[in-house]
Amino acid sequence: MSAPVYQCGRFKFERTRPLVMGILNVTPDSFFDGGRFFERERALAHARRMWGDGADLIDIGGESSRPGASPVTESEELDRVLPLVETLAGAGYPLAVDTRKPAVMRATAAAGAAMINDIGALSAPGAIEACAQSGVGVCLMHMQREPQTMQVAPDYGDVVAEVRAFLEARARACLAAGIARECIAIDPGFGFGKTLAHNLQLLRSLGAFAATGFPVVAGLSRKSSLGAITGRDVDERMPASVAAALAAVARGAAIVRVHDVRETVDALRVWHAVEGKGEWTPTPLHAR
Ligand code: 9MG
Repeated sequence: MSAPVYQCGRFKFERTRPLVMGILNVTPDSFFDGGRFFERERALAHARRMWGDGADLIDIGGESSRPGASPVTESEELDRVLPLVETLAGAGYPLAVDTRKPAVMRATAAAGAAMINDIGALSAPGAIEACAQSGVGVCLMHMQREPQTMQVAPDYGDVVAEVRAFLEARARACLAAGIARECIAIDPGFGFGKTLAHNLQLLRSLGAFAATGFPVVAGLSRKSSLGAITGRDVDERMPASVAAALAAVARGAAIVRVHDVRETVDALRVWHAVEGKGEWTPTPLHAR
């Protein structure tokens, strides 16, 4: 029997090992790397470094989603991300674009982006259609309320059941609009309208999300929950982030979204070998 796949445009990822998605924020105000890669040449150099370190995908974002961040216009977001997508996709790299705007989805997919990562789970009018028409992979993430207000008293009856039901409903909407099942990934949205207790409960229960059959994306890298557990500032949360990525993969995450690609890939390769899971296959890019 062949392995299940996650299809992202022209890239087919066989789900025989966890995938590592490196984060590239081209924003002046993201919570960890805000401003660091705002300038184009630095951003390109960082992307290439992450590929050298073993990233399978790079997630490029032009609008910060940290609590209280200011929204950006469509043209400002396009100005930040499109030239990078054109250069990197043109060189054959599998790219995700972190956006909520259908016009940005369409333009970046046309420029060769392989995946759309939407913290709003394609809820904007026209977002699902933009992705269905372009054949990209999608990541549907759960968020309670909006970035400006999401951390004001997050509230759930049963966080696992509610987040999972939401993601299943969004996946059904995508399927009904013609997005192929193998193009859909889901993400519980750690830190997006969740307390530390909610995040831990979701992490312990990732198996319930993996049981849907959709690849599960986990994004815990450098987040404030890790600061709350360790007492470390954001700049000192690399070891905690690697531990969180391992914990997520051990519970069924298929893709981890991380800042520290080299350290995460090394840790996952060791885990993969210890578990006897076979060869660590090269990424589609490295196989070219
Ligand atoms: C853009 N972004 C920030 N955090 C994220 C997370 O946890 N998951 C996904 N899919 N995207 C995120």
